[in-house]
Amino acid sequence: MVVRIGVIGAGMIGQDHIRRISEVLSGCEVVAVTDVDPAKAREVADARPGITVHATGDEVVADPAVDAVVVTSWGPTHRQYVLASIAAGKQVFCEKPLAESGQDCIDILESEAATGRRSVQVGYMRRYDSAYRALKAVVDAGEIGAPLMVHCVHRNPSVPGHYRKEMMITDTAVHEIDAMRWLLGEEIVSTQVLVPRKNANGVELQDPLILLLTMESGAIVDVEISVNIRYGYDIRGEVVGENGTVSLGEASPVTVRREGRFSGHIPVGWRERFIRAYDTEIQEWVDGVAAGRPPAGPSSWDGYVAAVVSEAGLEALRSGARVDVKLVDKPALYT
Ligand code: NAI
Ligand code: ISE
Repeated sequence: MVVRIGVIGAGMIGQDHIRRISEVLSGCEVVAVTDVDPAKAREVADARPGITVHATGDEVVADPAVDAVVVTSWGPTHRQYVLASIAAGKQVFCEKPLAESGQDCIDILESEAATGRRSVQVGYMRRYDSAYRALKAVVDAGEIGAPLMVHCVHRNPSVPGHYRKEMMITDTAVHEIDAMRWLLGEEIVSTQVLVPRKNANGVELQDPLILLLTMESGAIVDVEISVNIRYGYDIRGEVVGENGTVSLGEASPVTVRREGRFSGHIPVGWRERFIRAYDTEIQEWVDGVAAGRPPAGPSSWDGYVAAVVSEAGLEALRSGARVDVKLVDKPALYT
């Protein structure tokens, strides 16, 4: 079966997913697209035969030629299209965040749970990255003993004009929020935010930030979030265990040594750094849809937890205090 996909939002990552679905992955094709900027949707359709342009995301979901939906529009619009896809009985891959608030995510949890079956996957692609998987394998094997601390760095060279100060946590650090729960296999119980000297490259933002996450076990995660650091897209992680440490390797495939110096390559952005992770993530999702299996990747529950921890992080940023994370009971569908 070829999975026929409708895409809502033809911006940066929407176009990148359309490229990979059309040119890289197997067993899938894009048959419908929409964007609030109709010229963008038209441009995508004109470049690839067989894609219908719809006026709205709801029309994409309702299109009988669409088997499954990919949501890559702006975060505040995700809830509406995820709920519509659940109601239409179609599997939906939703880019992060699942929704804007914990309460909005609860609406999705309830709607999905009422169908008795998982049908939503959220785009936390780091779980599919080979370096993150290798890091987790070392931790899970107990090679370094119990994890005590994790040091994370999330640096972007720049961010788009519509990027607001809250997005340092809700859009950027949210990847570490999900990745740390997955890596350590436990929930986050509280957050705290430290505010260093401000980077003059990002005048309208409080950039950088340090987000501190305390895990159920007492392990502490620190995340440096820098979004205007110019030199490249740099993602780092080091787990400190009782008997050793394990770190993500350098992203550069080679190191050059010449004339008394050594150098390597730093990715220019997320598309380059995580290109294979996105490929694996969407291919596994497509394979599941084709087989009629519920998605195995990050669930609505994971999207909900990320939203609640992000909210706690924002409150910690505002108040300067340590803020507890309060989750609802986990519905049976996600255990
Ligand atoms: P973008 O601004 O480049 O693209 C979003 C597109 O959605 C725009 O073309 C916009 O016109 C369109 N749009 C907005 N509301 C719409 C609606 N109601 N219906 C149809 N189209 C609509 O933004 P970008 O960077 O592509 O991000 C999109 C989403 O993907 C965000 O939620 C972002 O957090 C997520 N993302 C995830 C990444 C990851 O690493 N997993 C990387 C980049 C983005
Ligand atoms: C973007 O939306 C992403 O999800 C990228 O992975 C992240 O590095 C970036 O900071 C976000 O703005």
